[in-house]
Amino acid sequence: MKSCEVNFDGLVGPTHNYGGLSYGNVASQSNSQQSSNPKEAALQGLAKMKALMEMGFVQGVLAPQERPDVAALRSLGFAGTDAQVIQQAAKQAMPLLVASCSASSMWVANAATVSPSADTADGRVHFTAANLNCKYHRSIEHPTTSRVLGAMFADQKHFAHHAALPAVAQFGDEGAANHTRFCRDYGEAGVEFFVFGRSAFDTRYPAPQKYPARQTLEASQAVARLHGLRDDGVVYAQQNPAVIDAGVFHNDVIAVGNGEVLFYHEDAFLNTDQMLGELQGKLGKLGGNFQSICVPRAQVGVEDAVRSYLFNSQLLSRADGSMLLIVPEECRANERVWQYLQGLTSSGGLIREVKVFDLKQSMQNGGGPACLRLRVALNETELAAVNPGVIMTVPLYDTLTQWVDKHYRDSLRETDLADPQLLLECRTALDELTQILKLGSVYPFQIN
Ligand code: SUG
Repeated sequence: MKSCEVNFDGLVGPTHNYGGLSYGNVASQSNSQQSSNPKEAALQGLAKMKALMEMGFVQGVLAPQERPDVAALRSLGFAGTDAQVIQQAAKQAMPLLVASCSASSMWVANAATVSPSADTADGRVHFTAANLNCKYHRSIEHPTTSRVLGAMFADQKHFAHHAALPAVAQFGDEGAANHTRFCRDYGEAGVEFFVFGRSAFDTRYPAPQKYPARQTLEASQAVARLHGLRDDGVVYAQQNPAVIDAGVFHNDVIAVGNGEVLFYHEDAFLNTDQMLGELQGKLGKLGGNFQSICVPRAQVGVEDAVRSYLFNSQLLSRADGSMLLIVPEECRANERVWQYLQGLTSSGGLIREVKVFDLKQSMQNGGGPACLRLRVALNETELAAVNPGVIMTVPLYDTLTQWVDKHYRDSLRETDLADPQLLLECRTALDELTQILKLGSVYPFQIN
């Protein structure tokens, strides 16, 4: 049976803004308080989805969340009508209002970890929503994420959904941003590669000194158990704590994998040789031929990697077996990175083409092409069982761009977040969106 990898991209929500909420994420910190353009952000994301669809990839879309999250503000003690809750929060605790307005659910690489049916004990595709509990503004995403994923992948014969792990830092889980899968073919059993930043219970593992390590080994192990993965089909690796301290808050900022290939920076991991050997051995047992492409620090330093988001790229398989790299515009703007990419594609290796996308609105909050997508490998039967409303088509693209044009503002500043009208605009837009994407009722304002 034919299988493919579907990229479900997060649609940017109407409250996209620069709140400076993510300590350890250099872009989020340095663009704090700038004026954002939610309309442009959403259209940039949609343009990427359309381009990939036109290249022949199956492309899906994942809905944004209701923001401001009034229920979250109520749980923190703000009361009255929805408008009063927002106004009180603005007056008494602006950082909490900003957090409750973040459109961070757009970075769906953090929505969940996904294991394809070929890897799991019960032969279903497994999803575990990420608790994202390192940052308050992200920790409030998972209940709605679970409902949206449930509405997209509803058929229990094919899809199994797990609730987020316990909401404590010891089980900090950032989803697919720290998870890659290697395989010969998407439909065959593969090796799932879990990258963690620290161990919560075992003090032998080093930890970063400055910035938080968001993903723990124990969270990754729990996800592997929940998904019913075989020990032979799993490799764990630790991120180099020094790169976390240099702004690599997720592994997908320093490495990306696809098929049998890992593209990574020389400084990305600890015990790299041992890890590569394990990946080679385990994929080899499945008949695969693991290959790695290491970018030497002498050619691209960690700082350039973080600034350009070279590794936050999408590595995609083309019909002829070669690969294509989708990178953000910031890679072209960085001389050393661009030079490296020119050399890479002309060297006769596996990666033959680079395509550049303008995702500046998301990039300014630390979200590149890879952050914006959740990969789900599906066979034909499973693909047919996905809610067809979320699969990108030309008419859906047209409808969504019109929807964005109609509902989104083209400028948003912190002071605008206190405007109760923004909540109404957001709810009106999302109500319409659930009809466009045929999701049913998934938002708190629709179900309470
Ligand atoms: O969690 N930024 C996100 C970016 C997530 C990127 N995802 C991946 N690497 N997969 C984060 O740090 C910033 C929001 C703000 O500051 O307004 C933010 O949440």
